[in-house]
Amino acid sequence: MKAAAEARAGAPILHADPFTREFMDDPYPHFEAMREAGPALWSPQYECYVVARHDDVQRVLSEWQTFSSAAGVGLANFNKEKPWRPPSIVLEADPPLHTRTRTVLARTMTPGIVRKLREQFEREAELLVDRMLDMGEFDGIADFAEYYPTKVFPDALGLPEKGRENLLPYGAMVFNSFGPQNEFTQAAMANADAVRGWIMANCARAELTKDGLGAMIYAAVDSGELKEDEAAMLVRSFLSAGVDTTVNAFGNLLWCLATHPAQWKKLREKPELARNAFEESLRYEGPAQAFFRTTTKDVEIGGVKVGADEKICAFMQSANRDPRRWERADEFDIERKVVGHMGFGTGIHGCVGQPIARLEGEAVFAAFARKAATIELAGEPKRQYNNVLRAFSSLPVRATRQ
Ligand code: OVM
Repeated sequence: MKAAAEARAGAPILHADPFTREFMDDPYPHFEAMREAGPALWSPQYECYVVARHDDVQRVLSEWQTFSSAAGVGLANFNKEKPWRPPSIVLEADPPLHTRTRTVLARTMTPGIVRKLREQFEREAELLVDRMLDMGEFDGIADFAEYYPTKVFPDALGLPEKGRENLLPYGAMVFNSFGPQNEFTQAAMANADAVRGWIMANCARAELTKDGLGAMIYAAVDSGELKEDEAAMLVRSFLSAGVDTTVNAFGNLLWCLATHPAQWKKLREKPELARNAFEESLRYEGPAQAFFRTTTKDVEIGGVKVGADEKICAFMQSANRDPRRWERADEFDIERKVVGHMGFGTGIHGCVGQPIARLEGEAVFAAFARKAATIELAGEPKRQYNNVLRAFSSLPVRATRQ
């Protein structure tokens, strides 16, 4: 105990609790204080290190040999605690396992496949935006943001229609569980058995269509790259990672546009900026706030000595607002050169689904830019409290046609 305390003595103390309503209501002053305090902080409350500067976040996410994912990418250390579900064989894994599973996933999202999905995604985007403009006033979350990720994306996967209402509750379970076992995690776990049961049952080969992305995963069983149960686990990864992330990316970008009229005007004048606007929203107000790693050996982070088997929380959203990396870091600018943002993470675990996420974002927000004249808040947005997702539970919006 004493040795551990001394090993941690070099790091400034993090007093704030990132997993509270107060922090989530406005995390940015906290992020600034964290970046200013030093390259690596120690949280006595959670017994983990925290990095919040762009360079350090990038390093922790890049050096996978030192900062391992196999002991979990949440606060829980799987070397010491039993995970709440069988670990993901891609997210919560290191090479060589990770390399093999990621290769199979990446093959389902090549430019050629994205090109084939585009037509269907664009058609659905037009319909969605027309529906919103017919409504005039709508909820940017329930009516708008939740649509694609629970309809178009599962359609592309080849998932059955029945029971898709389990997707959002499952995402809430997955993402809250990366944080501590606090009130948010407990609330998300209320109906865990039924939700988990549906998810696992619908990852089976027999439940999926023959022509979707899910079937492509199972094709890797037939070619000898995966075992049957591994294929089910990779379909589970699609369902874990591909729903709540995009829902909240859509909600956050809609909020950005409704509250930044000059940027909305730019987008309206040039709908081809939709792709970069989506990207900038991932920097400015990204849905995925943080992931953890576990040290495999003694390491130094900006002069702070960190021992082996320590948890480190890499605050991606703080990196995205670090003035050391970004000019006008706190300005939302859809024409910004936004490469290097941490909204998709980076390194070998950088979001494998990003081609599909970008396709979704571009399709929907380009349609919005072409069809809508005005977009503004019609009421007070309400926050959805989630340990690692930046999210709204409701976002009242008013929009008019072009
Ligand atoms: C997975 C998984 C779950 C959540 C997020 C994620 C951001 C992956 O089960 O593989 O990536």
